[in-house]
Amino acid sequence: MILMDDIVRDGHPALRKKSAEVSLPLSEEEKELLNKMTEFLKNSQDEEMAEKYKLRSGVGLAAPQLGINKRLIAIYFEYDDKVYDYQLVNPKIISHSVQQAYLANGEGCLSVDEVIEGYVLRHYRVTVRAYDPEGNEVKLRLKGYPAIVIQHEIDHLNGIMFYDHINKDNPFYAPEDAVKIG
Ligand code: UDB
Ligand code: ZN
Repeated sequence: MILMDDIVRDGHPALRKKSAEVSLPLSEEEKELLNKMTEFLKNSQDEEMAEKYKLRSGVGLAAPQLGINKRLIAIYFEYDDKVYDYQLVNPKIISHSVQQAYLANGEGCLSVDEVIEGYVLRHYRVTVRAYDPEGNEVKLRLKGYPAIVIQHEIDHLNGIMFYDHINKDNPFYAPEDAVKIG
């Protein structure tokens, strides 16, 4: 199973590389990797497992965070009584709202141990085209918190960290019309 020690931390070169597209269908090894990533997220949200293995409660994980520069992400969380459970290959934002959104408490990252304060402005709505592990095309339309999670994970595939989006002069800058979440 994946543990916190398997997750590379800020400063590791894998977090700043642009990851490579993956060819479909996935190899058994790549499918296994995605299953382990989803299992980590589930374990991290299970009180007993999280305590026993000292896991931070994760909602999403990208392969570069394991030092593997492939365009693979796993997402798992419950929000508004809905389960968001995705294993995505080569995800791409194909359209997005002009309207922006940000988390009231800012963001963190499983690869960043420090707290970095400030608003991370993202698209409020995104449409993402990706493939599932079997090679079927999937199209996701997400808004609000789920849209923020997927943008955070796709950023990792492009070597972008959440704090890159924080305004240097005023970390808490947000346009009037941006949606504040949480
Ligand atoms: C997270 N988890 O997994 F509101 F039950 C964050 C960490 C960095 C704090 C572990 C998180 O936000 N959990 C959470 C939030 C809730 C209720 C709840 C659990 N990530 C994923 C990550 O680093 N992926 O690369 C950071 C998130 C910040 C915004 C979106 C992803
Ligand atoms: Zn992250």
